[in-house]
Amino acid sequence: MNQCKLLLFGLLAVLILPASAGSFGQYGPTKRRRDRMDHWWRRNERRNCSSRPHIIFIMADDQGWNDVGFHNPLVDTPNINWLAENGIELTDYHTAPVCSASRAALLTSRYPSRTGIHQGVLLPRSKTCLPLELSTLPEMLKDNGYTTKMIGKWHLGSCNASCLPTSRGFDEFRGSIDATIGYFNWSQNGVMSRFVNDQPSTANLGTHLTIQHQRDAREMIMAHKDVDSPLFMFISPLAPHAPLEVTREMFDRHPFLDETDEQQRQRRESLGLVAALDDLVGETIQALRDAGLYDNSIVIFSSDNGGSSARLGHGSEDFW
Ligand SMILES: [Ca+2]
Repeated sequence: MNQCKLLLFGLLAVLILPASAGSFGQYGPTKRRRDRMDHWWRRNERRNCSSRPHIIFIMADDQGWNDVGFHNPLVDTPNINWLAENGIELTDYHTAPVCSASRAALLTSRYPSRTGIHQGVLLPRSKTCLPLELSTLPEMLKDNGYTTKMIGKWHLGSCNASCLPTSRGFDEFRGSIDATIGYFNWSQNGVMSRFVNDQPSTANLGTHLTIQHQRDAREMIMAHKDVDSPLFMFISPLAPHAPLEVTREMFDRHPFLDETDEQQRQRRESLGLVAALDDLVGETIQALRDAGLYDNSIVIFSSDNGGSSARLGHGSEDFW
């Protein structure tokens, strides 16, 4: 991860350079600045790194501040802890309060209030979607030579084919188009939500959704091996969003919680989903290593809105 961190600094230097160039005027950059940039380029050349790194953005769903091991030692998240210990922790990071608004903001780089999707979430059979006139992050990265892939929850509308991820900049999509689907039946209100690209899919139905995400991540990353294009992958797992459906192995990851007590049982189920999410993070990083992509990768991990407080009556889903 140290190399990922260094590459993040490197990317910032590349982005800053054109914006700063104008301020140098006729005199150009100072010798000290030129030396620093030359050093950065030489260092990347030694590592055989591209100036366009692979970018993996993992956005958990409803994971709270206290649901990671580096904030709460009782939570079993060794892979996320490792990211925090070896990467850069952004402690003043802000997101929208609900799923659709966060995803719309991330994929358009606009404030949620300027995406048209800023209050509540898109419901099943909604007649709207992320406005088609807005450019998306994967579209812009594709214009710059990236291969773009997405795993997990879309939740930005699916009322017609032009709203689907493969019409909004992603070359490949394996995930769910709706929000609160079953972890085992992959459906919402009896309608199959699992899509592979632009078609519903029941392949491997019955597998826990987060385990399927792990398999998808590995397969899609390994398929990118030796491809002459940087990879942008948006991983948007449902976990640990409700419903609290877990395998027995996931449930047993936090045995100190008493399963005969309803409140503790629900917390144990929720943390079981967090543990499965952590496995997905670990599998993704290992797949990057196995595919030879890791040394030129930036891995970003975030929650979409923190722990859900929609049922607490705080009005926290409000625009403000
Ligand atoms: Ca959410």
